Amino acid sequence: MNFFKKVTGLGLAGVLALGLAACGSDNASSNGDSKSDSESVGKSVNYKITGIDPGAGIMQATEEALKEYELDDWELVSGSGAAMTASLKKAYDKEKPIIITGWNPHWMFSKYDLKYLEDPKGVYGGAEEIHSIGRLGLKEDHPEAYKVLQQFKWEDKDMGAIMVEIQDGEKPEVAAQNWIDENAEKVASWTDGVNKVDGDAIKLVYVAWDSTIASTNVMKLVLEDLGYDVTILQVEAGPMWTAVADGSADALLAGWLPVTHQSYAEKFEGKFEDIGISMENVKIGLTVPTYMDIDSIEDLKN
Ligand code: PBE
Repeated sequence: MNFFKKVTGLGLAGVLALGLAACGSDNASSNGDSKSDSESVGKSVNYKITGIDPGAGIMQATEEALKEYELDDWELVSGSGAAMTASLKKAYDKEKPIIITGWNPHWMFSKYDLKYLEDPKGVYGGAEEIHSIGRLGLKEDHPEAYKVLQQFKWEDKDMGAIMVEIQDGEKPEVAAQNWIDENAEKVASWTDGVNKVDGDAIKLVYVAWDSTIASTNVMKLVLEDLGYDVTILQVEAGPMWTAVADGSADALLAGWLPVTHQSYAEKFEGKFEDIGISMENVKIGLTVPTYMDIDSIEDLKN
């Protein structure tokens, strides 16, 4: 690893100083496998945080974090969820340092050993919730679909199972159907007391975040089973909220609140209905592989 060449370049005194600074961390060590001084964390990743699509709430939160923690030399690089996980894989396979914008539920936490950096200033909020957000009038126009969205509740491990299957190469709709087949009782609780319809059209908007791909595909199949003609439309985060707020889409399933999508919720206040919470205790934050010897966002400071 380049980074350790730099460390060894410090000479014996430098290495000793680092060793001392690292005392308390049991694997910071002599084998050159670990590191501890924070300035070098920045250098080792070129002061870059690997992000996702610019409209994502976690990108706004990260810009805020750079300000709050006075990480003036740092840059948040935007891309996409897929590009970020590709960069993560590349770094991880070589045990290279990388800092990404992570969230739960996500398959990356089951595929790799990762940890969130502590956020003592609370910029990323605490436990978030995923809300189902509907257009005004949805309840009157499509009461049966509305009721399903209201009763739609599941857990990290449910969504995770679908995400892992998709990541392993399965088509989203197949992975979603497999999960539905294995979780008939849970699905039955969402459709409890809901009447069938005859081909009514429903449009769901979503962003290509792995978690949202999973939930949107499941809901599409559940509503179709009730007789709805469901369209799912992939857009960016801003257009997703806009479409529900202006009524051109019926609902979105990825309303992350109170923090992640706070700016969207505020911008469109009064123009949407918060139908219900589908998942509790979700989380966003800066994420690193556990082999990196840093624990807090404060460790990124010079
Ligand atoms: N996420 C996944 C989104 C919400 C769902 C955490 C990447 C975001 O940051 O807006």
